[in-house]
Amino acid sequence: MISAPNLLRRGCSLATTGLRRGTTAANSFSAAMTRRLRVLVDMDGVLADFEGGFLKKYQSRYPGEPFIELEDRRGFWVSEQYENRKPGLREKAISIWEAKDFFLDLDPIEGAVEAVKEMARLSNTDVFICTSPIKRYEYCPYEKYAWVEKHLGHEFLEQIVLTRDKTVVSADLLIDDRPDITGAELNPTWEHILFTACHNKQLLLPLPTRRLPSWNHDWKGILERKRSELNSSGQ
Ligand code: DGP
Ligand code: MG
Repeated sequence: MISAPNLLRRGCSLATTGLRRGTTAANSFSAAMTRRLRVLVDMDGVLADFEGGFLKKYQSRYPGEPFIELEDRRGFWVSEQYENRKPGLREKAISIWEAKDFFLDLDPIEGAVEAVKEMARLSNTDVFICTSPIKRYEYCPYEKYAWVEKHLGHEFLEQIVLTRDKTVVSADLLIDDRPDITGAELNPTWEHILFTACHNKQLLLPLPTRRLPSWNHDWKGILERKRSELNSSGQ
């Protein structure tokens, strides 16, 4: 017999309503088994418009240099594509996101703030913002926290996971625009949902990778499908 505290430690929510209403022990047990869904939501390219913010600041700081229209962006690494366009542009590209206020000034992606707030209000759902800071840490980690507070509210600061390796974070879903997410854990617990961005829209995905084309698409359907898959597999 699994005790209620143990169920809670396993990520189940103890629904007390059944207990309060005096329903049967079996009902209370099944309520206690309600599995919470844990969703990781990436920040750059999913909540915050890294690519749009980059292009705007790059053009203003280096008006004489060639640039890449968002529709022509290919590959996750901005600096690589710029270097390929013209040797020497790698450092100029990097100088943009290493500058003060770059991360703080990013606009939210359309629909992201509303969607994440709504996701956090869904029952039996835990939402965490899982984001990789750049290694030049003078501004980026602070500004990521400040961005979350500004756009999602103070209470969301509890939900931030800053990590360079998302594979070691345990969850059911990871909504992220990076196509290849690798790290120390070869079998991450999460299923990666590729959030469509200018740099990945042309990629053919290996099955069974799923896409979320934008926050105007059916993100709730993705969560519900995952919830029912987990329930039917008894996880
Ligand atoms: P994430 O969205 O959590 O996977 O974070 C990716 C970070 O990498 C984000 O801050 C943007 C940044 N990034 C994008 N292109 C480049 C690049 O070419 N070089 C470096 N160092 N960072 C990049
Ligand atoms: Mg990203």
